[in-house]
Amino acid sequence: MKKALIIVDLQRDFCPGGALAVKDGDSIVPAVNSLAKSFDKVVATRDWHPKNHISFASNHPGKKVQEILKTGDIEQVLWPDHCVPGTPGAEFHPDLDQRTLDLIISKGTSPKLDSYSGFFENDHLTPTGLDGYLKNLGINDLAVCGLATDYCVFYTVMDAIKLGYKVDLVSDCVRGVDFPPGNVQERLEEMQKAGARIVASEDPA
Ligand code: VGL
Ligand code: ZN
Repeated sequence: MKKALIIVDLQRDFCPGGALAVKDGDSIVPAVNSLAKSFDKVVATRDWHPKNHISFASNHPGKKVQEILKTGDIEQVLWPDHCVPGTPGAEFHPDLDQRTLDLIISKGTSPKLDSYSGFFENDHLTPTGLDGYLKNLGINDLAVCGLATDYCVFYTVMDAIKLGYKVDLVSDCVRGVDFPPGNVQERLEEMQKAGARIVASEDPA
C-alpha cells in the first residue's frame, strides 16, 4: 500500500521569529525529516500569498490582526502579512530536508481567496491539484504533519477525510496557533471524530 506524507506550511513565517509564529513551530523539523524517509511520496504545502492578499489585516484599513472579516459565506480571520513569495518568511524552514520532497503545492495564491487546506481553497470548490496527484498515483493512505494544527493542518485533514483518504495525524509533528484559546484541543477532537487517527511519529503505520 503506497502512502504519502503531507507536510503543511513548514515555513519561516510560522516559526519563532516569523510574522505569524507558532509557538515551538521549528521544534518539529527534526522529527518531520526522519518521518519523511518512510513514505513513498512526500508533499509539502506552502502558504504563498500576494502582497494584496485578503487575509492580511494591512489590506483592510481600520481592521486589526485576528479581527474577522465577513465576505459572502466566508469568515476570514485577518493575519499579519505572511508568506509573501520572494520574502524570507515564505521560505521553508532552513532545516527542512527538501531532498525528500516529491511535490510542492502553493496555496492562497489568489488575492481574493484564502486557502487553509492543501486540497481546496477556502471556497471549498477550487482544487489545488493535490487530490489529483495522489489519486493518479493510487495513494489512499496519508499522514499529515506541520503548521498550524488548528488552521492549515486541520483543514487539510478534514478535506482529506471528505475525499476518502485514510488519515493519520502525527501528533508530535504538529504545532498550533491556538487562537481563539482552546482551539488546538477542539480541532484535534474534531479531526479524531471525523475519522483521523492520532498517532506518534514512532508508531508503525
Ligand atoms: C495558516 C493562518 C494563516 C497556517 C496560514 O498555515 O495554518 N494560518 N495562514
Ligand atoms: Zn496564510
